[in-house]
Amino acid sequence: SGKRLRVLVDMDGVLADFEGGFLNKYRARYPEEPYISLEDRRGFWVSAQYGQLRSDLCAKAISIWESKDFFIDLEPLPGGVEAVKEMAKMDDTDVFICTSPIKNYRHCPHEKYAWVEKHLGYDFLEQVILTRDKTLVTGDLLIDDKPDILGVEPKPTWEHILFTACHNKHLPVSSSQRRLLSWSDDWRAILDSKRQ
Ligand code: BVP
Repeated sequence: SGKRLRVLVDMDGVLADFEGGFLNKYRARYPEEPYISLEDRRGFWVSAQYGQLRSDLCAKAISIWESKDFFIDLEPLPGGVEAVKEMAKMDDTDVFICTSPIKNYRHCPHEKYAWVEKHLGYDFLEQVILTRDKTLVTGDLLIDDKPDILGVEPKPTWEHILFTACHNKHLPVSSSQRRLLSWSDDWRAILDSKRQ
């Protein structure tokens, strides 16, 4: 019985299927254009890889997640919503959803809150943190699919657990970095390892 455990959980690529939602809507909107299968995805930035494929495809990719209903329509990734609900019920555990909105704010911030209400319930809106700099948020764990989480704070308080995604699964994990392969992986053991 020490202090409470604070877990920060990313949204896109961890709870919500950003990559699958992107590819489906991109192919529907641009059926004649080339695309990158999830198997061939490399690098966190979808826009960068599409720009490498053909320079004009960068803007076409961006047009997808800047469109109305992109973020609200994202499907939950398997087991994520259930895991977060279970975590939130655990003794001495605080769970926050920590997510970076895109800078085009027309739809994204609104739809991120709406997604949390739809899948986790109204009361879970209390747990939402929208920030472009996750290093400023204190916590024990940050479960996130982005390999490099940087910001103005050089020594964030959290341990970053790399959540496996199509774009990061081939990356060698640095010796110090732990992974969560999916929500079927042992996330409870990772939480327990941080308890006092
Ligand atoms: O809001 C998401 C989508 C956006 O960046 C945010 C990542 O948030 P976190 O998962 O780090 O919380 N996004 C933007 C681009 C390109 C912009 Br230009 C991209 O390629 N991929 C991506 O996820």
